[in-house]
Amino acid sequence: MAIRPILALLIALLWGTPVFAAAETAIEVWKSSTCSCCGNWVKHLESNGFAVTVNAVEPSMLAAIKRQAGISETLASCHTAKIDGYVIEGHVPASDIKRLVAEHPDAVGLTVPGMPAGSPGMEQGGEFEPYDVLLLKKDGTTSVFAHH
Ligand SMILES: [Cu+2]
Repeated sequence: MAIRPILALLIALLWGTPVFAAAETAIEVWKSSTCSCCGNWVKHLESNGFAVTVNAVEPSMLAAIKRQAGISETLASCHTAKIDGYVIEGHVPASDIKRLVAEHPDAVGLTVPGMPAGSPGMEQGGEFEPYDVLLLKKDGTTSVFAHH
């Protein structure tokens, strides 16, 4: 009689096993060592199944990484990450990163410019500032990937 719930649990565990973890959830993050909202975003990724490698770097180094990644000042935020050949700038929700990797568009990556209150890692009580996740294309233009 208790077989069904056990089976369901087993299936859930199997699905949860990181069989596909290697490429699709390995994400590398660059941030300054003193950035606490960056750290909170890393926690958000980890609790959503990402394997995060964090590099704490000097601000000048971080600026160089953004420049090299094609992130202009108007598109920039506090931290920069790379996953599966894409650049992830700022407080992009884990669900949008998963969608990006799954849909695999021909693009540079995603950015949430600035640091909108209420985005993952930017929780400030109940404050919520609506924001767009932008898809940065290879020609430097952007389009709205998701609205939150
Ligand atoms: Cu931040």
